[in-house]
Amino acid sequence: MTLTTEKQPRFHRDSKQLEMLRSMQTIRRFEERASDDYQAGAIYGVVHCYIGEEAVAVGVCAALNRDDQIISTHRGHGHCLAKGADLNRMMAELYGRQTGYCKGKGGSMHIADFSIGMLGANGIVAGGIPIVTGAGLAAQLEGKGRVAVSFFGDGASNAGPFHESINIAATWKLPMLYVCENNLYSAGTIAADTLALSDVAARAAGYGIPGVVVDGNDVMAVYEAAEAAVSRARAGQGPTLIECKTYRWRGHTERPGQEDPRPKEEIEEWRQRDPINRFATNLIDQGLLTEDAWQKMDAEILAAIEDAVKFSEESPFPEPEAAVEDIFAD
Ligand SMILES: Cc1ncc(C[n+]2csc(CCOP(=O)(O)OP(=O)(O)O)c2C)c(N)n1
Ligand SMILES: [Mg+2]
Repeated sequence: MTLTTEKQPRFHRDSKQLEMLRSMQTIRRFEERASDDYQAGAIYGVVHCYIGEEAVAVGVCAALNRDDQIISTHRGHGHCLAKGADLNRMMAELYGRQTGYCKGKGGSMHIADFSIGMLGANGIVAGGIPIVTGAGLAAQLEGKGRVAVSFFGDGASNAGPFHESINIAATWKLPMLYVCENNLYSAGTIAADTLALSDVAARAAGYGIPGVVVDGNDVMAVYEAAEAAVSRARAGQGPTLIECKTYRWRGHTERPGQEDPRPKEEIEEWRQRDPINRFATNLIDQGLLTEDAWQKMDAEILAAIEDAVKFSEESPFPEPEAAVEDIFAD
């Protein structure tokens, strides 16, 4: 599927926008449920929510083909779902069940599905960037026009692997997108306390590649920036750094009692810029969606999530012996 906006008949473009809205709302509802179930003790480990940032994953993944590859971060549910991961297997993984993506042994931060080009979430900040740069090199060597995409945070952009990867990708003109989700904080650290520039995208100049700043709460703006970068990458012109300015609504993780340095007014201000409400309102204004159809879509999403929870609850936990299976060291 080629998704170039101008080349698409209007019908396709309209249905594509509705699918993008559905994808964003699926991420939101999935995480609301995951958060509730985490607080209730049904989900183990750590859960980092992406709520508020949905437009980034969906805008970028809408510009990709199924066999293009992405890598995610510790905040990975949005990237997985936007690339087409299965709701049941994702929820079952959070629930620690055998039917989950990692047979219930990985949890929220380790979901991968190679069949849809999702190379994995990663608990190591900036750890995914060199891995997916390797996938970009593989795509270039294969010569089939695939691209590879790295999602990472503003905090990760201060780490060595970001700079090393982007340098080699720029030099070898790898077919890559580096997508920085600048949500203004890395855990409890204010981005401005560790970043001398106001835009991470400005760092692209140091590697001789384009750097673009996008409103990360405007899904179509993200989509268009991603499309341009994908075309460039497929044409052999190398990587682009796209910085999406966005914000997470929830605390750094779902663990209760965490300190959050963010002013309440700032959180409220960003909630007013809700990427989902904004997009739905826009589609209603354009006559592509009605209030009724929007409510129906939401009800269908909630029902699918309810099914995923039921599927998870009915699935068995891994047997103790499974702890020593699927490992690659003696
Ligand atoms: C190498 C490494 N250092 C520190 C941590 C602890 N840690 C987990 S998430 C995080 C903040 C990451 O911030 P950012 O890259 O901006 O992503 P965000 O959480 O804002 O999405 C930190 C420091 C880690 N997981 N890995
Ligand atoms: Mg951040």
